[in-house]
Amino acid sequence: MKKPIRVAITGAAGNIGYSLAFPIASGAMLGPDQPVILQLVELPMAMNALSGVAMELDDCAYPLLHGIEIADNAAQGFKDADVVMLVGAKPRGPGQTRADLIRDNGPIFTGQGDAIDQNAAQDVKVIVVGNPCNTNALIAASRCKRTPRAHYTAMTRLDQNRAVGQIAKKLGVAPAAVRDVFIWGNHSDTMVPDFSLGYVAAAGEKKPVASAVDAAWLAGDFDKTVRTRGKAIIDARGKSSAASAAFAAIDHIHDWFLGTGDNTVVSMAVPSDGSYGIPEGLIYSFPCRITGPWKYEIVQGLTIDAATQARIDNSTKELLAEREAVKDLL
Ligand code: NAX
Repeated sequence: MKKPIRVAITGAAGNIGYSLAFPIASGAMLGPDQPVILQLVELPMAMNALSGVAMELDDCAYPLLHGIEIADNAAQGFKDADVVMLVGAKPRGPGQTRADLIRDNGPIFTGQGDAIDQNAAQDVKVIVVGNPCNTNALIAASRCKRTPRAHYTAMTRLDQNRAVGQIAKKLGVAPAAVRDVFIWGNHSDTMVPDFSLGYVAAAGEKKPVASAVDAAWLAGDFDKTVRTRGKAIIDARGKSSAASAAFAAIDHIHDWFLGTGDNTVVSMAVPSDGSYGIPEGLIYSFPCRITGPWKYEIVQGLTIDAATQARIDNSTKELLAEREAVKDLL
């Protein structure tokens, strides 16, 4: 029997948290023979709701779920955690700008960054989902003294999955046929969906996305749909994306741990090492390949056309402004 992996989740009684805990307990994230212990973390006022989530998890009698611990503080909640999923954050209030939201959430992530560094397993892997996720991850990563900075990541996998879903639907193929489409930059509407490496493998053929799909659609509706999908879902559902966000977080951790099976490209917002001229340390979505359990590499040597480069620069500018807004917290 493998040793259980401890997975801490903040905001575990929230919209996304409720969609996340169950598939993790069933083995969807870490594999069908990998036991897990869930460490669910909430604000004190949400502990009652969280105890209900824990009861439902008990009632599923998942064979792989070797324990459920609940906590109303990060230090206890992150104790010995191997994976920390930072989902909880303050939502944007009425009339609040993105800059206000960044300032409001910043202190949460300094505290959680410290709590991870002081309490989690030394080689902990972190994914930040709570928005603004790139800069929240930057703040948390800036606190690390003991844990590896390269293990602090933010989620742009939902954006990649949205891009793949749109292309698959357009072509009438299964999403699994669409490979190597990825996202550059910030998880915001400055993100850059990139299909230059992308291909479609269907009916025994492998075609570049650029030749399989109409160019005007790719530059127009496709790009806009991917960048503004979050708002479209709120408008339609009256609530933000939850199940798709939870499954993207699961994809992110699943692939980072277990690989993609065919070395396909995955989008992960990771601390920049200076690749493609992105300032070092910014948490930036890059095309990555998984090279072993918990090992990723930024794909090198891509040729970037001038129009895409201008958009990448724009997303970088936005992230630099976000970093400036929280510089006292770093
Ligand atoms: P909810 O408001 O439903 O749930 C958030 C939960 O977090 C609440 O239960 C709250 O009590 C808890 N919480 C807040 N601060 C906490 C703290 N300091 N410690 C522990 N728990 C805390 O929001 P939900 O729909 O679940 O969304 C969560 C976050 O994901 C939001 O910031 C949202 O913007 C972000 N998203 C990020 C996405 C991405 O692709 N990166 C996509 C989906 C989503 O919009």
